[in-house]
Amino acid sequence: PSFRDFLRCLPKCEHHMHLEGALTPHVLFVLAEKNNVTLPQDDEAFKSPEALLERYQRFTSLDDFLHYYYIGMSALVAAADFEALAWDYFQHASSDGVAHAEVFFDPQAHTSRGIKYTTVLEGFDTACKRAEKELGITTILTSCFLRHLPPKDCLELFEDEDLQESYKSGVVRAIGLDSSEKPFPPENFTELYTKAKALGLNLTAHAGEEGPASYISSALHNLGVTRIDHGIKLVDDQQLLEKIAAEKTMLTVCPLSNVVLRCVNTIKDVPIRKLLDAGVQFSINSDDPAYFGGYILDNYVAVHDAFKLSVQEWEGVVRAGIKGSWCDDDRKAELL
Ligand code: ES4
Ligand code: ZN
Repeated sequence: PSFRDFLRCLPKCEHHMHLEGALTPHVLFVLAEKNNVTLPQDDEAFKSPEALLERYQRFTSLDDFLHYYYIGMSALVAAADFEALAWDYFQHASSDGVAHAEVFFDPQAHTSRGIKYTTVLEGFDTACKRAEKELGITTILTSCFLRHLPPKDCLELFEDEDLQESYKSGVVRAIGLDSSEKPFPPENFTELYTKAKALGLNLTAHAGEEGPASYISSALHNLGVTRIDHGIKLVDDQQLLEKIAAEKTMLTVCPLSNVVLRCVNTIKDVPIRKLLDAGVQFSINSDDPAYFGGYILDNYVAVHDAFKLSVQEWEGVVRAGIKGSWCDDDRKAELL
């Protein structure tokens, strides 16, 4: 058996994937046709699914990607569209050997274009329940807020009765912060996170992907997050690196994403070895698998090809992922 098979068989947890980021160009075109959604006529990339896939290989930045990401999701309209999208992801996750998946979605990207939150959630939650039943994958849904939008709009949506109901019923168990990182520092969202914490939700935020290490410390201090999404800029601040190692705060690293969005030049520049040497807990994740050329196992294999972790090191990475998950202790014990 190959090393890929070894990696496939590890009880992996995925902590950083955006369900909307599982939308392939093919499915995007099929849904746009079905839902009578017009794709941009003035951009050659939307000529065909093939042209779009080719364009995805030439992203120049996070914002360049986000432009396509938000257009892409305009094809999602019915609950069944959201369900099919998430189910497609869970099937990939299952064949990659994912045991537990904590998945993001972006309510504002849908409510802003007139799709009801309850429609989005119905689709995603149905797929989560099916994944639990048919694939044995445990799941957690995290609603992310778009940091390029006014914080007061984020707060207002958070307070909406449909969102509150989803939090209080436990269908959605965490909040996150994503979209364009600079110049939208975490401290703009202190009030939102204070309210989410009061509901007992788990807290995370994207920080230190394109933005500076100071965004990581702001997310920790001002938002009270217990994990950092991406966080690769942590290695620019030795003191913060030591603090995060000591406190066992987990980073959810997305290696292929970092390369495709040009946050690093090559996989070798993702600071995997530095994090291991410093004793920082981290997991390896796919982020937006349909846009970045790979699901979780491709990310594990790319890291292995670049860094040649030992079997013990891989077992340590996977164990850190289990311990850093938000599932209950019984589920962790099953996976450990
Ligand atoms: C994202 Cl890679 C990345 N960064 C920030 N926000 C996002 N939303 C979807 N993918
Ligand atoms: Zn992300």
